[in-house]
Amino acid sequence: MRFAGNHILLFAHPIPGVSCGWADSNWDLIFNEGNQTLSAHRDRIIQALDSLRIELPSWGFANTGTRFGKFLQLEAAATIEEKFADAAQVNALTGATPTLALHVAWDLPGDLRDANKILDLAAQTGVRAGSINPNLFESQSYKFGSICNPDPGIRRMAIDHLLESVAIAKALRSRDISVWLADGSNYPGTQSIRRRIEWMAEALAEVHASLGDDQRLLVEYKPFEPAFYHTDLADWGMALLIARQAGPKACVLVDTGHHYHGQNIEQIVAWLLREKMLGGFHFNDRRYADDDLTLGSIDPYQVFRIFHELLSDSTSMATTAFMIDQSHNLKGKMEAMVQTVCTAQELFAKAAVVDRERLATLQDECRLVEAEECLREGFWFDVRPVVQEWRSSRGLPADPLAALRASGYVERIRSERRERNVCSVATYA
Ligand SMILES: [Mn+2]
Repeated sequence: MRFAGNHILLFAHPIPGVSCGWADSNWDLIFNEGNQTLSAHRDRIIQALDSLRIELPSWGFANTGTRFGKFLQLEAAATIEEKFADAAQVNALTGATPTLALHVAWDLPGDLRDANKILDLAAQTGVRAGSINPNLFESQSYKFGSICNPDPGIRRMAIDHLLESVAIAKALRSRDISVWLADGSNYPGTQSIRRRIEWMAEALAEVHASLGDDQRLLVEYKPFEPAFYHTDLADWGMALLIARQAGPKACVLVDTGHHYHGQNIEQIVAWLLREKMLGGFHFNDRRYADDDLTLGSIDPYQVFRIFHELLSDSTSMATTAFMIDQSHNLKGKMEAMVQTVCTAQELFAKAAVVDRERLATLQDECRLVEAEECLREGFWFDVRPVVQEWRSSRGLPADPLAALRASGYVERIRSERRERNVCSVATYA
């Protein structure tokens, strides 16, 4: 007999002195089994939380907006120093975010010349440089594409930027270079889909050849936007094939918001794990398209199912990078970032609760409802008390959001940054 959660246990034990027709030993048996189950849940959760490290995006602390309006936040970070400071604050509150993803164009405008400054900031804040994100979408030259552009000169410019990004990553001792292409076309017949594949393959092979021994090229896909007819790297199949062709250090990056409605993302994850091609995630949620909403805010069960697939593969944690890719236009950026990390931890902890050994038996015996309930037990288990216990035991605030509010950090940066932000013009990031 199994219990769905600790709440049921409160009622499972008899009220002293009240006879219910059962021998006390029966109740003790149930109670002890329930305790063992809870203890196993707790152990799995603690272990899972110790293993989960999440990368913050530098652009998530900056003023960003929609295509229609940009609502400035007075506390937003504008400089790389401020982005590192904000990331360090999130790390101090959550203990789970030791790295900061950097965007070459926005964070290292001097390219390689800025690397030393980043290393100094890392030493000062205790937050290391994480994945390096090239920018292949903002230059006017990229109107018709970057590495898929029909103009060989523009392709060269894009490849050189990617090579520079690899060099920056080497200087910063960053393992991953994350490539997302905005390349595509808006109308049938206006571009050769086939020739653009070849140009993309050539470019990524050249970039792959420049990678250091421990470096990886993460290839991110997206079905549409900014291109509305065809996107050169539109789905996981294309990303998998092009990464394979680039070389053994290339793998696929799954941005949870970059899928069509109804796609089974955990199945994609299962396939990529099988093929040893899952490089990492960009966490966010979506309701309509690439909405950049908080992870799990719309469909937490899907995130749970993705984590369940990950935890079903014993090697996945060593090779999967967990990164947040969210730009909040309305929510306070610091609060949103802390909330996202906590959400990821809770959903990951829920997935860790699943008794995978028992689930495998139930699946083999086609005991469908029991198998489904075994999975759902994790999802419905209230992990928050154990997550809080884990935080306290690691010297972290039990409630990071409350601690952020109590710290006065946001008020302080708002007053320090107010004057500059009030007269600034926000770019995308
Ligand atoms: Mn992304």
